[in-house]
Amino acid sequence: MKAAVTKTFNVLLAEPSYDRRSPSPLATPVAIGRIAMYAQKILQGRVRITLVKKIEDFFGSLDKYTFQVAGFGHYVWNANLSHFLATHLKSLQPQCVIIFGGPQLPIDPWLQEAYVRQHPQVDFYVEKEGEIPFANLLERLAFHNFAVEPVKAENVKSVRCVTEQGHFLAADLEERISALDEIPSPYLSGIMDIFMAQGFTPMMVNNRGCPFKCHFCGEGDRHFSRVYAHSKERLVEEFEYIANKMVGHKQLPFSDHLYFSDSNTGMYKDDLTWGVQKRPFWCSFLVRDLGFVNDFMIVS
Ligand code: B12
Ligand code: SF4
Repeated sequence: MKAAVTKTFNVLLAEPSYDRRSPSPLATPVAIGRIAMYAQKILQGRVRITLVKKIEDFFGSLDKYTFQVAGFGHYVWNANLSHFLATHLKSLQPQCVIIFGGPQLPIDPWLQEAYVRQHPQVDFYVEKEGEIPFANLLERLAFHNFAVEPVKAENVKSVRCVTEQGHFLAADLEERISALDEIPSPYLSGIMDIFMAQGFTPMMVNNRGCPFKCHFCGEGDRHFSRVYAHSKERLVEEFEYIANKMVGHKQLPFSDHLYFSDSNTGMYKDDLTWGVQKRPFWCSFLVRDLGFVNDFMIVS
């Protein structure tokens, strides 16, 4: 799609999180960080993006800026909160276009349609990988001066929405990004610094996708069956950057932890190698979520 954006406009990207109530680490909002970096690369500085994770920062940003577009990271742990904040934002800034993305959107088409219809405060949902569809939506919205109906009519790939006439639209999925280094690093750019300083545990993305097909899991979908990885050079640079930052935050809880968002961290030999090499600097615990792990790779 050709860029037609001419003026700089304001975008809020939020991955809202409840305040910590239990003794467990909360991760840096790396998904919206990557989406922001990719959008800035494609729109070449014509977009001013504010990233927030804490609820008070969300409210603070609404006092500061009028947003043309707001994107929300929509996960099992913040689904209701995201809807609540999106509704609040619409009540204060009704012109703001709301876009949701993340794994909480149902995958089955009939459940997906019902879900989208139940939440009319959300203008567009993005299914699965968000970087390309979000950047495309920003371009098309800017082209149409942020009017949503003409953009809905364009059927942007991976986008789900309901038109004014009540039609549910679900375009084909966008191709996945196979060369992950095409997404500039949110760590190396410095936009994750504030979140590490606020006490969020850095989350690394080594690779994306999963070769397995567990039925209960969204990543078991054939769409994700190829695993695409970042280059070793990029990962080493990120680990070094994070290690140097985190030694300055030793007073914060969980500052010696490191998260991985990969579906099967440790299954590939290189997954943890670079992080482990940097451990003497700062990291005592490597936190992984799911998947198949080679025994010799379990290090925490
Ligand atoms: C880290 C993690 C955790 C951590 C959370 C740490 C934190 N955030 O503070 C912990 C270990 C606590 C955790 C717990 C749970 N988790 Co968990 N977790 C993950 C994991 C591994 C990574 C999530 C992540 O942040 N990824 C980082 C980003 C970079 O990746 P991404 O999500 O793929 O982002 C892309 C898209 O989602 C989309 N996107 C994301 N945000 C946005 C925003 C916009 C605007 C747009 C357009 C697009 C978009 O575009 C992104 C880039 O392409 C995922 C699996 C996975 N591989 O993604 C599961 C996953 C999110 N967890 C899952 C589940 C089920 C749980 C639990 C309920 C498990 C349980 N039974 O207890 C609990 C819930 C905890 C709670 N409080 O309720 C499911 C969620 C399914 C769903 N419907 O949301 C997932 C998808 C695993 C799976 N495959 O089933 N989890
Ligand atoms: S191995 Fe894990 S990420 Fe992959 S399909 Fe199964 S549960 Fe999902």
